[in-house]
Amino acid sequence: MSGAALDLVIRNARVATAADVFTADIGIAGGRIALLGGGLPAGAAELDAAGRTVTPGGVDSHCHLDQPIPAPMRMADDFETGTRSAACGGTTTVIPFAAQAKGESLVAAVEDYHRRAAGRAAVDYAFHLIVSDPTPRVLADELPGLIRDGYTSFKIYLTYDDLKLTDGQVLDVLAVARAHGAMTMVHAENADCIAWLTKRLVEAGQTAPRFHAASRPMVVEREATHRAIALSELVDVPILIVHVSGGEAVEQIRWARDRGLSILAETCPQYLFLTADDLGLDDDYAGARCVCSPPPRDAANQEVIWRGLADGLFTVFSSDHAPFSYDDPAGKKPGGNEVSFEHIPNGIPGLETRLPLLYSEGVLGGRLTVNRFVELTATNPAKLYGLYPRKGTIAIGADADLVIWEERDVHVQNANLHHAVDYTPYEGRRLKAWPAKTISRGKVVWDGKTFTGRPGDGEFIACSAPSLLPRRVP
Ligand code: DUC
Ligand code: ZN
Ligand code: ZN
Repeated sequence: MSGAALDLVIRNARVATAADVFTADIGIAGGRIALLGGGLPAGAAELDAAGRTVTPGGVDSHCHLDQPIPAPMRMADDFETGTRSAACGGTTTVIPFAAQAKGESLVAAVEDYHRRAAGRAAVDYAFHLIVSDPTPRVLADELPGLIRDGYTSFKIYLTYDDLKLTDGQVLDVLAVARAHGAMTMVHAENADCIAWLTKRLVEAGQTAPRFHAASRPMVVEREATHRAIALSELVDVPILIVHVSGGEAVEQIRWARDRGLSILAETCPQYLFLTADDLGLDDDYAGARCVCSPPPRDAANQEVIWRGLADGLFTVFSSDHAPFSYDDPAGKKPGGNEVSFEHIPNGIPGLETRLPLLYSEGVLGGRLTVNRFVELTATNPAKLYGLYPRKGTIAIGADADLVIWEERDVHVQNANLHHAVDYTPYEGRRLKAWPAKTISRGKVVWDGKTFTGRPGDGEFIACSAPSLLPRRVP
């Protein structure tokens, strides 16, 4: 060390990165990791991590916070409550979406989103874009300019009337991604099939929340996944299929990878820990709590997702946190009413529970190595979206974003979570671990009992070019 004083030293940590597990002290100065090794000099503050695994702070590369949506709906979490919740569950970087409304400017959406985040975020953040209206001006000027300015990834939709693109528009957007080195995330569900099924269900009086799953069966996702792969092949540019829910979509992605196509994939906790039964076995409206798209499937599909996480098919594991309270006229009961399934806002909360669920059931449950856990939840999202090596790893020079894990019996209860949503889909679930501490740029933001961060301490980070290609899977 060059003599710089250490602000914090974490002693005797079992450090886990995507590549290694080793025991070391972690020396932190100026918010960055300054030293890694044995017998480090004393720091101004010290923590003993003996017997504890320390992983990089999570990077949640798919979450929705304070995203403008049509009234009366409103997201329950803004940047303050969303990033507080993230910190308490071990996530130290979030990448939510600056969403373009049709007819509006993408640049204006980004400016508006900065205003929503400014002074409120407790952990660091970057933005993806949502491109819903790829006009000639957006394609020629706005998108290339924003990519240059550090917004290097965008989501496009094949469904939702206010967001969906035609195949021709998808090709236009992918061509810009190719020309300027950006990453396109694709929401793959077939809009016309969903509309057709929804009309038949509603006409038959089948309007309870559980029919949401019936209106979006696996074939609807399979077809759109295949189409997205074909469009990406035509333009010769990588894409990431987001929130993959089960076997038939996985088959398409494996097929594409076997052909040597650059198709990356993301999945989320709801496809491991929920099934369509959670939307209700009868017509009880309580199932609205688990209405999200694509819908959770069944136990056999959960197994396929676990296999893809273990064998490298999936690149990232994100929450798709889309926060709507249940007993809320701006949430799951629009205008205060129990509505037909197609009017229930899609999405469930998950920022705070993402890492504890996967660490407990994946790592401690023997399904994933701790290295793969780190890769999926921190290193790969950081690489994919141009935040690496500042984020997503434990290395000298990286931001001191860390999670010290405590293995203990945890009873998930919404009352103990820190989002602004009035429920968690995982209420009552028993976990085997939770962060004992979360450290964001060298500061403890979660001490195992309380949120100790501050709104405004999180900084915006402009993204570099995406740097990750799919690897071969067996
Ligand atoms: N589906 C999405 O596509 N986005 C947010 C939440 C959801 O369920
Ligand atoms: Zn989506
Ligand atoms: Zn989403």
